[in-house]
Amino acid sequence: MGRVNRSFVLVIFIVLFTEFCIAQDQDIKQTLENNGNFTRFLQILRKAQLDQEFAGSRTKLTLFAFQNSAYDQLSLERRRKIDQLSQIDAQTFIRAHTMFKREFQLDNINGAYLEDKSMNGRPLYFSKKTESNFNFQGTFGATLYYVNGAQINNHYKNKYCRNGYLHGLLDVMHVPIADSAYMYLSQDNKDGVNEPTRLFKKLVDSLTLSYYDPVLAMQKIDTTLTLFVPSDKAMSKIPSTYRDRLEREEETLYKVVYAHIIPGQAVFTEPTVHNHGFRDGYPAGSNTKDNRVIIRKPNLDHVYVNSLRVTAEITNGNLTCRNGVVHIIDKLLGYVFYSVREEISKYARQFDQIINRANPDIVKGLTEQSQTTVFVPTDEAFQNIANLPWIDLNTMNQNITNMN
Ligand SMILES: *[C@@H]1O[C@H](CO)[C@@H](O)[C@H](O)[C@H]1NC(C)=O
Ligand SMILES: *[C@@H]1O[C@H](CO)[C@@H](O)[C@H](O)[C@H]1NC(C)=O
Ligand SMILES: CC(=O)N[C@H]1CO[C@H](CO)[C@@H](O)[C@@H]1O
Repeated sequence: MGRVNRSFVLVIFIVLFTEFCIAQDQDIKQTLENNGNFTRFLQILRKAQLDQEFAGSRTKLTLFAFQNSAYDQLSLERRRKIDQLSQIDAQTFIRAHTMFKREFQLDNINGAYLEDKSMNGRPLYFSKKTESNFNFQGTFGATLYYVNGAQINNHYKNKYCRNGYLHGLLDVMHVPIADSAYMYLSQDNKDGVNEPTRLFKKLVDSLTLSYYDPVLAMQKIDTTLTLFVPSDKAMSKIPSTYRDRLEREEETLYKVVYAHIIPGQAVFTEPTVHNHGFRDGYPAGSNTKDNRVIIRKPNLDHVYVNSLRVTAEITNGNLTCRNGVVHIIDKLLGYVFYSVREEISKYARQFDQIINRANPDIVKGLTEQSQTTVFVPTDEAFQNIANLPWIDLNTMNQNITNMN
């Protein structure tokens, strides 16, 4: 019996050893081909015709390759963009995913954040997040790694190949543009994301020399920032009179633009935990309170950002550029342009009608810019109380009149 057991162990050992040798014997391209989960990425690799760099073992490389499942999650527009890459663009794509003459393992990321460069000089921003909850698999405190906001597959990382290391990606990362965040503003299509942001650029450009430093921060390519950018669609929701007014009020505009900037770091949506706050770009002063830019993730599907009293949704995030990352949002941060009264009439018509019947002084108070905070019952709330027999909405206005 002992003998059988021993030969069994030996056989297992030989099998494992052989597997190990085979794995080592393959270069990165062969490893991708034999796995089967990387056919979409391989199409780009073949189109790029970078066989010099990618076959054989002479040059050591580290490659980040997205898996087919990541491609399948993309919008039609982004898939089409990937399918139609020219050879030159395919080369740019592959090189942006490659560290040249480098053997990079994820253990090299010591802190929570690390900046590095790909072989064509595009940034690679690494972040690390430790899960603090049990999930369905029961794993506790698993460490997750991200590159340019794309999650690295924990079950397919640090793959040792003859010519370097391979890491599988669960998301397709945006190829960083070679230009600054500022230059990104005037590109209508941002890596397969059709989101013109020219109105925000126009706003930013109206800052004159003495208020120019947020614009310089967007332009400088040797520092890093996170920039939230309202889309043209978001900006055109603001009546043009309010936009024009903001362009003229430089002091306010300066604060508003800085409310859109997290300096010194590329903050991506997935590695950031719910309610994490960052100082905005506005210079710290003795008598000013720091404004915090807070990332909110109340559920799995939506990511929000709150800054200077406004909360916006990130509609297209993680667009990487030479000096950081750009997130497209659906509102201008930091500019409360509607009076309280206008907000009420938009969101709670029933309450609005009651105010219409109220004392003119109250109406005036709500309409003029002031520190008024009103807790507005929504139409739904009114619906609920309207069904209660002892509530008469028509007489409620008398009590509102007595409110002050
Ligand atoms: C693809 O990935 C899954 C896990 O993500 C793995 O179980 C499977 O074996 C992989 N496919 C191939 C062909 O290696
Ligand atoms: C980037 O940001 C968006 C938010 O718009 C999010 O849905 C997406 O999953 C993020 N990740 C990547 C890798 O793009
Ligand atoms: C209609 C209504 O609810 N009226 C109330 C308004 O408030 C006074 C007290 O200030 C009550 O006595 C009324 O019943």
